[in-house]
Amino acid sequence: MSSNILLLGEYNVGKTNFGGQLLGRLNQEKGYLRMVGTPSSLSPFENALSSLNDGRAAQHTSASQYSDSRWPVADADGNSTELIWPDYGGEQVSSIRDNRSMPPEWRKRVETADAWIVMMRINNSSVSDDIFSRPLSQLTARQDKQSGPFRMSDQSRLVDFLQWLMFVRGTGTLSRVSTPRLLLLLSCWDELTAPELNLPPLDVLRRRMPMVSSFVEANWDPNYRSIIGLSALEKSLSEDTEDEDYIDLGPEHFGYIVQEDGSRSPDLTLAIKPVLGRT
Ligand SMILES: Nc1nc2c(ncn2[C@@H]2O[C@H](COP(=O)(O)OP(=O)(O)OP(=O)(O)O)[C@@H](O)[C@H]2O)c(=O)[nH]1
Ligand SMILES: [Mg+2]
Repeated sequence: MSSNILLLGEYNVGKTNFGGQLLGRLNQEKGYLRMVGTPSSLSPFENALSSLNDGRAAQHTSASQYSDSRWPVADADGNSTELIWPDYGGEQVSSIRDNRSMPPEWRKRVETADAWIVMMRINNSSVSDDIFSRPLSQLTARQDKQSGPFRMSDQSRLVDFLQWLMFVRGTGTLSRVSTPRLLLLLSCWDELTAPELNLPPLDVLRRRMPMVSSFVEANWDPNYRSIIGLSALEKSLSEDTEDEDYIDLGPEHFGYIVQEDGSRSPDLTLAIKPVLGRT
């Protein structure tokens, strides 16, 4: 059995650093999932992990690169699967969206993946002010100052993109979607404001991107969608300056996920449990 994952994330959302941390955790064999064979084509994630071991963040992935890594993994009950985990330059997703044109290889991925993981850097998204949050007089004054071209909000861009993916996949809209499974991964959780840090991920999504949460709640079968918080690094790292704590304690000491009930776990492999269909 194999689980082919379509990971969708734009530039700088944390795909490569998460992949590196996940690889480290799988190899450590202390979490929910562990590596049970010899994985293939590990280079992007091995490089990421070795940067983290040196206390530096993994480097930006070049825009043209796309590679799939195959990880034979098993859970504690002995259920095994081959996880096909990609790494690529996030500009590819941005250009698909902006040019409204999907190359054939991406179309195939959208059509055949067992699960879609949408990764977004949640602290970078927030709802812009409207008449419900500010008096009209303030809004018009602000609008006069911002005389740039019209730009879709982050959340409408994401809903638009999901609708497009659903169309390509042919999911239909008469009943709620169960194939593919959907995981919204709210990345760089540690960047959120203090009051938000302890909220369940769905609540944070409802605050930051209410249109996205409504869309996903309305369209996906609740048993086949999950919303999870992720802090793969637990703090910001730089590509050039070494972080002493990372060097002393090792990257395996850092990172956590926030589960749907708001509880934290340092076991990053739990983040992919929902897309494997295990409850
Ligand atoms: N604070 C914080 N920063 C993070 C975390 N994960 C990644 N980052 C930072 O986010 C930046 C981008 O991370 P990458 O993993 O390179 O992102 P990417 O999605 O692979 O980006 P591209 O390769 O450009 O598509 C890096 O500078 C990291 O330091 C996290 O959990 N917390
Ligand atoms: Mg990358």
